[in-house]
Amino acid sequence: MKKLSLLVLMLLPFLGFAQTLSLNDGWTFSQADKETWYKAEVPGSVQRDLIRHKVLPDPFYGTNEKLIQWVEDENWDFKKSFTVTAEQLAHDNAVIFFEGLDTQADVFLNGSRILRSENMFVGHKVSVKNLLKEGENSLYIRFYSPVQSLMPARLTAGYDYPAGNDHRDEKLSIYNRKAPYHFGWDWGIRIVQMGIWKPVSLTFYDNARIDDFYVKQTKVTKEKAEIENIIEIYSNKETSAMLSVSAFDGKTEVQSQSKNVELKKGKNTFSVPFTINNPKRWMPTGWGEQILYDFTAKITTDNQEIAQKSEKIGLRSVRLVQEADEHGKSFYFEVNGIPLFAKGANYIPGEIFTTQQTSDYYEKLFDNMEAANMNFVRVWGGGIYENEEFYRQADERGIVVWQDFIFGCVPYPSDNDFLQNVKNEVVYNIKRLRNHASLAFWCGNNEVEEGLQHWGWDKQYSAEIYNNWLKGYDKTFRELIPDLVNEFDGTRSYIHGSPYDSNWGNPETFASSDVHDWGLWYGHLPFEGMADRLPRFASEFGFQSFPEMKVIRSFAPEDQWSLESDVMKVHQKASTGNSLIKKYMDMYYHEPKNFADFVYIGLVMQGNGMEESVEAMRRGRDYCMGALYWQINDDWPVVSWSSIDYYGNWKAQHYRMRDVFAPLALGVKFQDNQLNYYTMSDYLNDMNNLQLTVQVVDFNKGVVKQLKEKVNAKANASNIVKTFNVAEVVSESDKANTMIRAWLSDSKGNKISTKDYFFYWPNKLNLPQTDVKTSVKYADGKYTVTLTSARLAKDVFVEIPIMGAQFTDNFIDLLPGEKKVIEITSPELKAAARTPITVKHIRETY
Ligand code: NHV
Repeated sequence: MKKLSLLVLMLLPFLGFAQTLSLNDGWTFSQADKETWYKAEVPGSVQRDLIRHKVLPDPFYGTNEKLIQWVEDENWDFKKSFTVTAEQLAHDNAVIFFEGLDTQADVFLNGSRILRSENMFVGHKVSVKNLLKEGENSLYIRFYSPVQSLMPARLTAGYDYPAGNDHRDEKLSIYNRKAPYHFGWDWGIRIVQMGIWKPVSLTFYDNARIDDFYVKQTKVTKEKAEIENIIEIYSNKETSAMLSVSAFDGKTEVQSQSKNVELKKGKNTFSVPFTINNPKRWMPTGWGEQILYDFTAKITTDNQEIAQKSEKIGLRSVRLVQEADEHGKSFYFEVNGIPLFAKGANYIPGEIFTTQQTSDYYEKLFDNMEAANMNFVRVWGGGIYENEEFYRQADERGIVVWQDFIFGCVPYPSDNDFLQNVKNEVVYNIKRLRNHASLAFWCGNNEVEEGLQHWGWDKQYSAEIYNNWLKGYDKTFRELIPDLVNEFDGTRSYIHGSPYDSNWGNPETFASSDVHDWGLWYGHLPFEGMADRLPRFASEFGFQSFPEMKVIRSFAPEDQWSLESDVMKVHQKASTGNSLIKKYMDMYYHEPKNFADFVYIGLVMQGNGMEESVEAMRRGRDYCMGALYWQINDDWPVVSWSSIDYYGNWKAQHYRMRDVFAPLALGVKFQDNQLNYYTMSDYLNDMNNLQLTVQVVDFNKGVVKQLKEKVNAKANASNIVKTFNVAEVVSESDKANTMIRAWLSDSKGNKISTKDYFFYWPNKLNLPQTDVKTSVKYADGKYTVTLTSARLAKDVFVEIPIMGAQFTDNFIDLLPGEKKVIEITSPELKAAARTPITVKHIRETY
């Protein structure tokens, strides 16, 4: 937390001789009118603090979620005093900056109301010089219950909106401009928080301040970057000034422009265009470097610098290409003129306690994306516009960001007040985020139109209500927001919603837009069915699993380890989740012996099944140009579609995504008793003279045949490089006890990508009984595990009871006689402790 506020302070504009004080410390809070004051941690929330003070129990444990719900119905007061000196008061002006208040609140300073907050996503700057006094000053904030304060809206509407993810009978989330997921989701605990969720600061300054500096990239090519620098200045008085903008590449100034301007009192906006020749362009990861220039805007009066603001800028062009083609219409992203196959995931907020996300959290999140070879992430519309640190990480790592506006899965009001509130939010967040090179694209919402068209609301509600929603949709997502994107961004593509034209129930709509293909999972389609209905761009598709047993143990005592126990039901928010997992498991696996085996098989099934789906999409480029699975992370310990659980443990799926998203990956498609091997490459150069080795492996005897081929991997493409006739190497009857291992290696023999192929899912395989032998080398921070097995051991899972421990690999197939070394790292691992490691494989579960 400290780190985050420090960082934010550092990011505050440097203002001449200005002085900025943090107002994060020293707050106390109480239920309104109760007068029991607790220390508050700011940024934070009431619920988070009440848990810290043990007024509320740990909401993640057992069924405690239910015990903490009362808090949302109450109002809560925050107060703080702070000292101002005569010297500080001598400055021309003082401005308080609340970066985020959650949500309905009145803010008072020394007896005057300085602010009314109605929107969690908007920051507020208030000039307060005339209200401050020398000595002690006092701030007081009343937060109103986000449910009770909006109850009148619901009462006068006369009906409840179809907000299925809002886990309370009265659906009030839609009236709030507040993170939808606070109200619950189909993977989400409900904690409708209140509080000061972002930092607060007070700045004293003279003359003028720079409020905003937009480095608008109007055109970027290899030859030149045309830039319009737009600077917004708030001046305390009328004065002449010199405004200058410069761009640095490391220590070298590559461009600068100055102009004389007349500042008027209040807000001023100026443009200082310039061109940078031969720009070093920012590239997505895998394509080159993430070069960030330092841009600085300065104001000088009477030869004295009075304000400056700096931005880190990656110069690049990025656009969504939607062009008619022989199939329908393309949907892909082009960065610096090159088509990008998007490999990544949907991201939900990483914590239910939104403010708990420190810079360490984001660093780890992006480490995990990078480790899984992703180049793309979607910030999904049911969460929040992410913190600065998220986009900074994305810029530095070359992860391209798809940003939804924060609306999801339900129609919203569209009265003038509501739209004005939305407008403030949209403008604020476009301005906050538009300088980020990684930010590629804006999307109006998640599945609002999909809901309107396909979720039966037209039958559940009167024509009047339904038609109003349709009109409201157009006003909000087809008029208001795109107009604002155009005005305040002016460089990025926008679609009014995702999906905007297709529906997973009607695959004939797949040929011309992005698709949330829930045919897998909700549509009960087998994993292998996804290859027959490729979308142009999969912006969502996914499959649930339970988190591994060490996570379940953290919230459920042993007598609750069953699907229908009270505790497990609280931790499974998808009404059809368990039955779907069971249904798929019946299709593919023998019935597991017990709950722990069910959890383990579920993880493996999700991992292998999702790999199969993703690989089909990647093989299927250039028709299909993106695979963003649902979802990378969790915001509490829960059963969900995530590939990494709340405590940072990789599920099997995350390892498999790493393999299939490798910059150059080997793929295989079985058809007409032939195995077609593909190279799937994101490299911008052809890779020639690679070796493809294919082994036919008997589950008991080991390698029975080996073939070698020279192959070339074409740049930024997926191609068949070799086809094998299976009949020549495996008889029909042997398919149940044979697998094919294949790998690509370079001229030095280094393995680039390995692909295991089984002819059937495990319930049709003759998996042998076998013992996996382990030997462990113990060191502080690192255990090295060597695994061997006399016969095939499928999906070997190495477990260690330490949360977040990292494994170089896991859920692996161990071939007869093969030796596999896995390193486990965690600062909590001690050599002397010899923490027990357990190993499980599929044959042991039935
Ligand atoms: O259910 C998983 C995820 C959600 O968490 C999230 O809102 O946008 N999911 C499923 C769908 N979209 C999303 C698809 N929605 C439906 C499926 C089947 C019937 C109705 C809706 C995400």
